[in-house]
Amino acid sequence: MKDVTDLYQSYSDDRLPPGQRETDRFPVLSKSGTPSWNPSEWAFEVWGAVEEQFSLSYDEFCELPSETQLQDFHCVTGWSKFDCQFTGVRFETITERAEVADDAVHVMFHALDGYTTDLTLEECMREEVLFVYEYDGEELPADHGGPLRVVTPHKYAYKGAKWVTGVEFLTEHELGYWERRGYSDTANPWNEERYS
Ligand SMILES: Nc1nc2c(c(=O)[nH]1)N[C@H]1C(S)=C(S)[C@@H](COP(=O)(O)O)O[C@H]1N2
Ligand SMILES: [Mo]
Repeated sequence: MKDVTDLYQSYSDDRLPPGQRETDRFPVLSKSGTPSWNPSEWAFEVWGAVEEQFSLSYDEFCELPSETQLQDFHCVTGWSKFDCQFTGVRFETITERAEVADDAVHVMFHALDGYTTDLTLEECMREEVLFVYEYDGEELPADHGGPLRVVTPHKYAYKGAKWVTGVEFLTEHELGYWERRGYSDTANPWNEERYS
């Protein structure tokens, strides 16, 4: 398993970001409850500034090369959970298949509950950005974003869409759900970038 819990070292001497409290629990935070999904209709879609737009079923998604990482998780409301074991597919794997256009600069993630969040393409290419379908060796619980969610351990966790079904490559920056409502677009926990 790859341990990426040391990524804080490029931002700070402290693993726990300022103003955060460590918790052993894994709280659930959702804007509007847990959406249901139909495994026979569920599809993961990739579109926008790409040469090859494509769509995968859940089984097809799980056949992509995967890896397991040990990561920390920081929620902007003030809790952090250390040493989460996440299994999934690296963002970069998706870009290889999509043949991303040269002028793509941002990425919008779309989810079953209508949630969106935007990251720069460069930040998505970091090895820690995963599409996760297993947590601690078990199927990802629905409350935590199952069947598929994104994790972004270098950002506050609102940058990781639960119930993700789509990745849209953008040639211009756009704002996601929380970013339009006053939360930071850059969201670096060690700089305490909570609000915009
Ligand atoms: N689709 C979707 N993704 C989401 C959210 C949401 O409401 N909907 N909440 C975000 C927030 S604010 C946080 S802290 C994490 C919470 O993940 P958890 O419920 O697994 O702890 O998911 C993020 N991703
Ligand atoms: Mo959050």
